Parts: sequence; structure tokens; C-alpha cells
Amino acid sequence: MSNLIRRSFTAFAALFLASFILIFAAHGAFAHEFKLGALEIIHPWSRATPGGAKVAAGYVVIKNGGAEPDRLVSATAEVAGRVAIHEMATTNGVATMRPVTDGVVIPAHGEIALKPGSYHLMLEDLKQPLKEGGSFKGTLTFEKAGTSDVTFFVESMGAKAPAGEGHEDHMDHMKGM
Ligand SMILES: [Cu+2]
Repeated sequence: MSNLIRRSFTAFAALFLASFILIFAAHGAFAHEFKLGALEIIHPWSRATPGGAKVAAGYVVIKNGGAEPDRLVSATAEVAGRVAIHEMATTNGVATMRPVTDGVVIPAHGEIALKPGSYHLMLEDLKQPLKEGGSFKGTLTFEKAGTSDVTFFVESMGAKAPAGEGHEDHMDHMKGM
């Protein structure tokens, strides 16, 4: 009897380990994340840029598992001279972008997505074109949790891009600043 229990336990443990490795491997292939205190920084990414481009956008999902709200206040990227936080909103059918000066709040037990058509990081003064399949390092700084090193993955030029959030819009936006 105890032999049977031992054998099924071993089988169970092996199965558990196998599924863990499988999940971990699959996860690593498609996403990446960074932990900072109560915050989970999920899959920072950007888009490939045409040669000569001076700006790019950065996106990321931030989850807050804590009981206190936090605030994304600034960011850096090794490929950009500076990084601003922008907000995109549609007013009377016209999409506009504006710099966010007081940061982006991540609610307690909540999450915020920086994504095309919404909040995004504006990578300004690009030092080099961003190539699809590549990556670059940066940092995200939060009011309470502090600063985390992150890696941005560079996806294709049109990746998850809704109309109105293309590269030209960013260029126009920059001219208007
Ligand atoms: Cu922008």
C-alpha cells in the first residue's frame, strides 16, 4: 500500500515538474516581466522604426499587488536621449497626445496598461533605429517602489497599432511641441 502511495507521489511530482518547466518555457518565449516590490512590470515593448526616425513609443503593463497606489513618474531608455510619458485621448473624434506631468497612477490591487492609443512612453532623441526582434535596456521609476531595470522587446513596425497611433502622428506631435 505505502509502496503504491510512494509511486503515485513520484509520478505526481514528475508531472508537476514537467508542467512547471513547460509553462516556464512557454512563458519565457512570449513575454517577460520584472518585479519591483508590489509591482509587476509586464512585457515592456516598442516598435521597429524606419531609418532616421527620432522618436519611438514604449509600452508596458504594470500590475500593483499592494494595498497602496503607486505612480509611474519617469523612465529612461538606452536608445533615447530622453523619455517622456504621454497620454493619448480622442476628443470630438480627434486623437491628440499630451505629456503627462504628474505621472501615471497604478491603483492598489489594480493595473494600468501603457498601450497604443493610450498612455505610452515617448522615446525622444533616438540614437539608433529600433530593429524588429531586438531589445534595449531602460528603467522605470515609481514614486514609492523606486526604480527597476527593464528590457524592452522591439516588435514589428505595425505591431498592435490602431489607427491614429502610427509613427507619423508622433512626428507631427514632435513638430508641434
Ligand atoms: Cu507620444
